[in-house]
Amino acid sequence: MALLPILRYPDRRLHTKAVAVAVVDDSVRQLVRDMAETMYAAPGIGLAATQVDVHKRVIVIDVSEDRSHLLALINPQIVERDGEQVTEEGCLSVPGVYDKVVRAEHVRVRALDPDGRSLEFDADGLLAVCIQHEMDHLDGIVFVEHLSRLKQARIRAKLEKQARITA
Ligand code: K1U
Ligand code: ZN
Repeated sequence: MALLPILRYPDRRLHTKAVAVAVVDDSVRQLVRDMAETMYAAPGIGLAATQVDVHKRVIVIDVSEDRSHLLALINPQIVERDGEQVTEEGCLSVPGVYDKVVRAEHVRVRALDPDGRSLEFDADGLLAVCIQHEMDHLDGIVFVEHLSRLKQARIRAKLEKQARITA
């Protein structure tokens, strides 16, 4: 297994739209294992392949308290959504920034699992938020893009300054 470097906002590669996985093979299963290790080590509750500069439609999530319920979704699709919730979000690609985002309260998700089997399930609360956040990454959208232009400019300036200091 390997810990993968996580891209940091405002890296333009975070705006790449990921392509669907054609075949769920051993290379995809290895990517899932590496992403899970990277997410747990960060630590985070989710990670999209985009964040580790792999532009395939793969996400991993674990919102359980004991970090024992890994969910790996390949080619995830939201087939139903309803309601609204406002949750404070963070992002491993935007360290130190947290802000409220409006998302659907409930989503029904269709995806493949790492064995290539079809899954369909309902998600609410934090799991629903995390799925929507990670699926945004696959479409090249970072959560700060749901905030005002002014907030985005401030966040960009803050992270560019941090990057200069640590370079
Ligand atoms: O996509 C990512 O960068 C991961 C992100 C997921 C997320 C968090 C909050 C709302 C929506 C999506 C994170 O995991 S940020 C870190 C975090 O929230 C956390 C870390 C450790 C324990 C609990 C939460
Ligand atoms: Zn994120």
